[in-house]
Amino acid sequence: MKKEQLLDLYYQMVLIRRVEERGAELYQAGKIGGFMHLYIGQEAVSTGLIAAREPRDRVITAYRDHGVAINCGISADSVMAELLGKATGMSKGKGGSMHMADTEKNMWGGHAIVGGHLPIAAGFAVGDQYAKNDNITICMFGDGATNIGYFHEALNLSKTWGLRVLWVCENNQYGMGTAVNRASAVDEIRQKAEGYGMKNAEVNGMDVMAVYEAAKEAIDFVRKEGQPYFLEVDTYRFRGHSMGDPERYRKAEEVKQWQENDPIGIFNKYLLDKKVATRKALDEIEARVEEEVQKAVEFAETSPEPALEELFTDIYADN
Ligand SMILES: Cc1ncc(C[n+]2csc(CCOP(=O)(O)OP(=O)(O)O)c2C)c(N)n1
Repeated sequence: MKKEQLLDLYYQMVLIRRVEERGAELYQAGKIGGFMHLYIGQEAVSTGLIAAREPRDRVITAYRDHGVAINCGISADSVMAELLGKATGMSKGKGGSMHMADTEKNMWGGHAIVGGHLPIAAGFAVGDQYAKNDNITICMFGDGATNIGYFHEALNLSKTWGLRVLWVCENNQYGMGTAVNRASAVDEIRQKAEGYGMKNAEVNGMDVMAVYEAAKEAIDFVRKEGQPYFLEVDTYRFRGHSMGDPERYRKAEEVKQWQENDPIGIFNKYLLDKKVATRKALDEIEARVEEEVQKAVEFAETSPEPALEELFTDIYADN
């Protein structure tokens, strides 16, 4: 990867972190309604993964979607405005935190029903198969979603019909307050893909370069072979499941240990050690992000709310 691309990945990861830190403050100030699930700690996953796609490849994910939106090229302004429920958000302020989507950027949401978007991903891939193109659908979901019936139906069908889907399980060790091994028969989630005869791999999700390499290999396989692939990414969320989670199900010590493996810190060190960038250059990126996020907050706060008539639009497709 070229120097500019590496620095861009760093920029994206820092941008996700700062947008969410400010988002959390605004939430606590009562300016954001509904549920909000932070991606902090998991930034390397979507950043490495989406860097490996081509723009024609679709991305679909669950409700922990702010980072995915940013990696797909949706602006901090648009993400922040959507969080605040403003008309200038990419979902016109009607989706909120869990429903960020911009189909022109091939970001297909943002879905609140656990496992509910997996059959949609399979459906996209059926559409591509009919259209005889080799576009890929990248479908991201949590470990908890792999205990849902839809997961098994979608995986089975994708292998049976030879669908171009890259299934990506972000194993952040918990589904709400339930540790993986309390809800899943196997704690190495990729074993579930074995049951469907599906090629699979596991990668360290705190290392953006490792995620990128694994995703590249997986995407090449899916595109060339016309077969699905299952990638398990080991990661950790540093914050609660959603805002206001008292986190009684895990020890502060455990969180601290994972925080020592901060994906941004790891990548910062990588860039310095490999002499890709100087400390000054990285500081400049961080300063640029601070400014961009400050502007995004101002943009969102001064944007209008959706008009009342908007209640009745965007319910059915136009044609
Ligand atoms: C069908 C369904 N059941 C239950 C819920 C409530 N719920 C919201 S998030 C969640 C946990 C999902 O965990 P996981 O898939 O591991 O994703 P993570 O939150 O860790 O990113 C549950 C059970 C839901 N939204 N949808």
